[in-house]
Amino acid sequence: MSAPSFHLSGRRALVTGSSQGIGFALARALAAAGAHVLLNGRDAAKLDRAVAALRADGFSAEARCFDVTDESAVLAATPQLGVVDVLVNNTGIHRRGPLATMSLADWDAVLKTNLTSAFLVSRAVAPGMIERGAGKIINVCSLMSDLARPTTGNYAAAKGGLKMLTRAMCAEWAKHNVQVNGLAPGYILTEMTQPLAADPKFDGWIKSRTPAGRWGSADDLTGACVFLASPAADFVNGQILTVDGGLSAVI
Ligand code: GCO
Repeated sequence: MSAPSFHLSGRRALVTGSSQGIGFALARALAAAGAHVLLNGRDAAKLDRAVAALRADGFSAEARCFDVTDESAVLAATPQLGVVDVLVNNTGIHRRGPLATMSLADWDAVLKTNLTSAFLVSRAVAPGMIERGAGKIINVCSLMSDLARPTTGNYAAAKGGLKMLTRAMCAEWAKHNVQVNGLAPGYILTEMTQPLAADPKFDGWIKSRTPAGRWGSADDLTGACVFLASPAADFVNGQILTVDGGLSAVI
C-alpha cells in the first residue's frame, strides 16, 4: 500500500487567467509541487512579469498569451501548448447588476469568459489526454455554482453551467483516465471581490455568514488544487470541491 502522491514532477500544467490573483496562486502551487506551468492571459507584459516571478523563485514556467474566449485564438495557440497533463480552467470575470436591466453584452461577456472558455480550451487539450490515456482538468467553479445572491445572475448561471460541464466531461472522458473536477471558492479576497470587502456592511455579513469568520485568501485554494491535479485524486471524478470556510454548509 503506497502513500498517496501529491507530487506533480514531470507534469505540464496550463492555468488559464493566471497572470494574477487566484490563477497565479494556483499556478504557483502547481509549480511548487513540481509541475512545469504554462501561464495564460491576454496581456503579454503582465504574463511575462508573472513568469519572471515564478522563475525567480526557482519554479519552471512559461507564458502562453492567447484569448481563451476566442475560438480561433484557442485553435491557433493549441499547437504551441505542447503536452498538457493538467488543465486549470480559471479564467473568470464579474459584471454585477440586476437581471431586469442587465445588458446582453454583460450577460454574454460573463458566460463567454467563465463558461465557454472552459469548453474551448478543454476541447483543445482533451484529445491529447485521451490519446495518452491520462489527464486532469480542474474547472474553477464557485460557491455560486449552487448559491446565488441579487446582482450575480450572469455569474451564477455561468458557474452553475461550469459545474454541470465538469460532470459532462467526467461522463465522456473518465473512461480514458481523465479526471475532471471542480474547485469552488467561496468568498476569497481578490481584485474581483475587493469592492465588496471595502463595504463595511458586506464585509460584516461575510464574516458573520462564514463559519470560519473570515474571507478566504487565494492561498486557501492551493492545497485543494494540487490534490485534484495529483495522483492522489486519480479516482476522484465529476466532483466539486468547495473551499469556502463552511459557508455553504450552514444557514
Ligand atoms: C459576489 C462575489 C461572489 C464570489 C464567488 C467566488 O459578487 O457575491 O463576487 O460571486 O466572487 O462566490 O466564487
